[in-house]
Amino acid sequence: NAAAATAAEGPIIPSVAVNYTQLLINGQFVDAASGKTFPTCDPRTGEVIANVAEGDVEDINRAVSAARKAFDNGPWPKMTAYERSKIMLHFADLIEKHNDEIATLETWDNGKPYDQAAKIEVPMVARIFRYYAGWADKIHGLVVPADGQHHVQTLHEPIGVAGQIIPWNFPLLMFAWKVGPALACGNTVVIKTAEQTPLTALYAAKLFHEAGLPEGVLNVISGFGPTAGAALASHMDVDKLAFTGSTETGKVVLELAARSNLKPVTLELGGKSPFIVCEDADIDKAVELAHFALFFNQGQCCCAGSRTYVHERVYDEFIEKAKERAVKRLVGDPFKEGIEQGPQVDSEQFQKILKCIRSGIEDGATLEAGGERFGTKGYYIKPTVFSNVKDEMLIARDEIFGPVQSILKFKDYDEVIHRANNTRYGLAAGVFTQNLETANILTRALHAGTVWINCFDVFDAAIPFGGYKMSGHGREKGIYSLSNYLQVKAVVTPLKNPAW
Ligand code: TXE
Repeated sequence: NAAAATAAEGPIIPSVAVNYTQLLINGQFVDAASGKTFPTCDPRTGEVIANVAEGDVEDINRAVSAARKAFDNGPWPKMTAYERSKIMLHFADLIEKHNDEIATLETWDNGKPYDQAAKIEVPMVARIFRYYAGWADKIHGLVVPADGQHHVQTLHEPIGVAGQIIPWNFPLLMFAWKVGPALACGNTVVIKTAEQTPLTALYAAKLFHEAGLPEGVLNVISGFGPTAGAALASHMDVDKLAFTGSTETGKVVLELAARSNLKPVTLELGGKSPFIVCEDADIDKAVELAHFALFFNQGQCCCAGSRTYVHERVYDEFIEKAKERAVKRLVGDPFKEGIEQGPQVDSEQFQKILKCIRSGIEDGATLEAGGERFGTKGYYIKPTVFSNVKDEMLIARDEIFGPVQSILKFKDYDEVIHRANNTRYGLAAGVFTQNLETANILTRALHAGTVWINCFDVFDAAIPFGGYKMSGHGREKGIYSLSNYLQVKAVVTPLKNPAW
């Protein structure tokens, strides 16, 4: 464990140095044009980990112009797809080699359990890059059987400069979901990381250059949304925008994109995903899965199963067991072995969650467990369970993005389908049943980009992910993500040219 304990008391001190805190533009680490920096903090204590260069409009301009030059005149789009794929594979090897340092930085900056970062997320980053490296030399167009005497083909070309804006809940994994397909298709990238978690993308981008990535192909800007983020979304020379974050900010960036150069936008936004426990479910298993579906990653998942609908026949037993499980959840320093839940990412999220909890109590839901901060330092919150939740309560409507499980009772399937779909979101849904017919009916009826049957949060590089309704536009991962980063050019040639 790279984060071996060096202090007998207080937070474990990570044994990894923070070496990369500047902006990465055109293959070089540079200060922000303004010279400004901002602190990135340890959510376990609120203390500063490092001061990071604060990118703004001028830095976005510099980064976009480097990416443009690399796209128009650099070797990346012109090299063979096989060469591109080899660099991506080499990068994946380096991620694997530095797995523990990266996981340590991720836990330190974000607060997630170290084991989760080291055993699940960082390995998944390597997996995503290998998956897209595999696609790089398999992207090709079609020969189209059009009417008339024409040979018609399509060329699938890279779009150009991709602007990408990512959140803080899975900092390096979101980097991988966005950068992987963009580079596999031969684009160049300017990515703006979340202000809460800038460290791992800088580290990874450094490794990518060690793996042979040409300068200007991948530029990483740390900074804030309304400044650096807005500058990227509204830049006239950015050809495509990909965003993950809140629905509110998604609307803002879509508008900025439309008002500037009408660049195409993919959006992966918020959710309020139903998790439906049917009457035939094995209750112990359902409780465990519903618990995981909500509490994983401190509840900071866009697809969290945050409306647990339980059939009335098993409701009381479910509540008792869900409460027991939440009380047992191990909360503490995410670097300690066996810890299931670390702190929330920052003070803003921490306060927002506590406010949502207060509203649940005021609205008349029954607080079964938790309901307050854990400890006296940092942004820890006790695993919280509400029963008797009604659809119209704020805790059943809005994204809490924290360790707060809202449990609702239902009677029959038509009713639960209607209630599950009665939301502005449509990111994911979970169904827990032993009955194949029930599973099939619910799967087809639910308005969600992913339906997990008797499982949850199964993420694989090949499985597409994205939302219906206000959970977003487009799909990431899998083959579907490639089309976000490709232009299709139709080429028509007469078979018998009258001019000949
Ligand atoms: O999100 P924002 P925040 C939800 C979750 C959370 C809430 C607020 O409910 O409590 O959003 O979190 C950049 N122009 N999700 O404030 O603002 C910002 O710098 C351009 C769900 O962190 O959406 C960051 O890089 N960019 C979500 C990114 O947008 C702007 C994950 C996300 O920040 C910008 C995170 C602007 N005007 C939060 N303003 C998910 N879908 O997984 C901000 N940004």
